[in-house]
Amino acid sequence: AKRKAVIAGNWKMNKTATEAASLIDALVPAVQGAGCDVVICTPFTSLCTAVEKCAGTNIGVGAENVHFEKSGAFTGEISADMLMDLGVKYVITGHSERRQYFAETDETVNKRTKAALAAGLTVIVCVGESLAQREQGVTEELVRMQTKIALGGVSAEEMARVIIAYEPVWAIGTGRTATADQAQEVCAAIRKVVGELYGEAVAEATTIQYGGSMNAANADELLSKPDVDGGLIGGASLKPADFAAIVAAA
Ligand code: 3PY
Repeated sequence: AKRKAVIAGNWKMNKTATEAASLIDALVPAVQGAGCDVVICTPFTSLCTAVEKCAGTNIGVGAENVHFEKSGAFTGEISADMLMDLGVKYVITGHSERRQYFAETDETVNKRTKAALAAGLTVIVCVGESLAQREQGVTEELVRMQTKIALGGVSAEEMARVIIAYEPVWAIGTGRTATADQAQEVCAAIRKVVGELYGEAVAEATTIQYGGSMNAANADELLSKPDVDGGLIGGASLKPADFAAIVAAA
């Protein structure tokens, strides 16, 4: 791929801050000198530890969600400014688990994405179809629509801080992986829609990741595809040797 690859771990709801500290101690030497950008997205409670531990390393730190309001009476929520102030650089929006279990919609993904970009974060926007949708043959239309809505109101300049992750829902946390050709097909479709919205130059510069049970064994083949510019890694991101192997493949 022409773009610098980004390998991002999505820790999900795993690791206490104490456990995160030991995991990062193992990750830092394992990914040192990587040829791609390396990011770990941790639970909110581990972000302070992660920022401290990753300072001066090649690992960037991200959150797994962010609220779209700047501040106020939103008990339990975290704003983009709060993340920025900690030294967090990335945030995931629209992960399918949030869409499935926490009533996330295309509209709220768009609001979160815009708020995070306005605050200065780099956003990993997740899109992807369910198994039923794939079987109905609407994958491309659906992913195009998710991408367009998520990026509504995002400027071409801000696109420099947008990463899009294609995560087929049927491949998330299931051990099922899209084939490299399936991943390529949809990542290319996403690049096409970015091109329609922002022009060829922005489309060519945008990092598009594949996510969904990417692991040490299948990373090479997935990452060899021209439109797959990295990965959003679930379970394997909690295993230093596996995560390092994926980073090395990128
Ligand atoms: C997975 O690989 O399961 C993911 O959801 C990555 O975000």
